[in-house]
Amino acid sequence: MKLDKATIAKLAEHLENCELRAQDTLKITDEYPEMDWDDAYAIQDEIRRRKVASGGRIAGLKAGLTSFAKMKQMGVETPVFGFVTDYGAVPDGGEVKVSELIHPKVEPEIVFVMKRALKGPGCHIGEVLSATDFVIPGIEVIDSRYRDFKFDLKSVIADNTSAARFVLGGRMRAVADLDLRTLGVVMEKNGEVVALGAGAAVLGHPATAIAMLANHLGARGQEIPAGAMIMSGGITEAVAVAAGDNITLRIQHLGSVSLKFV
Ligand code: 0L1
Ligand code: MG
Repeated sequence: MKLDKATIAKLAEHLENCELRAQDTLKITDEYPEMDWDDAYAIQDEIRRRKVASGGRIAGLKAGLTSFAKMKQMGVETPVFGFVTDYGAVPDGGEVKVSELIHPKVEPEIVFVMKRALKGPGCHIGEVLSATDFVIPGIEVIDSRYRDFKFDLKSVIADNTSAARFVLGGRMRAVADLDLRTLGVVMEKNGEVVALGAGAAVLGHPATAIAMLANHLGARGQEIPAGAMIMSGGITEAVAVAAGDNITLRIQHLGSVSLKFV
């Protein structure tokens, strides 16, 4: 690690304040170009600690930048991992207030809910699928705290991978009878199709993202707990939204989920 504890605490407080006040900031590596990957995850862990200490609950985990479309959109080559909070949860068909966000975008995701814990190293998609309780459609609302979404990977990790809001809905389905790679995904904005894809867009198989998360946590002495909800990453590139927009996601065999921006 290159940053001391006080700097990590200061950067976590700064990024959390930007999130809670819907204020943007320059990417933190501008001021701390020496920071390394461990520093980036330590800042994210400190944001998580602050939220729990102030009475928040961690609602789930997420993998981000797991599709080639997202990697290309953001100019990066590696997935990132973060968490989502209880106050980020929106009911199916519910409203997201844009005044609470900086520049929201939406992503279509296949969401896993686990029945057993998973721990790396060596976790593979077979283990993920046998430990999965069900999958369900989800829309993630991302909202990078960095001005104009201009960031690098370390800054994004520190900023809890742009996590902001999410909605789950549609049908819970066991994975045994589904080929997650070939599930068709259609996202509509105000009734117009704005993004199309299939499950395989996420690392060839969305369960790969969950295995990578288990291996990432395992390397840090942690695990995916039983019962965890995990967003496996945007299947298409993210779509910008504004007040008045209605978003619907339809995933083949899994039904649909929607939200509105007000
Ligand atoms: O969920 C994600 O794909 C994470 C995205 C992080 C970068 C971004 O803000 O697009
Ligand atoms: Mg996402």
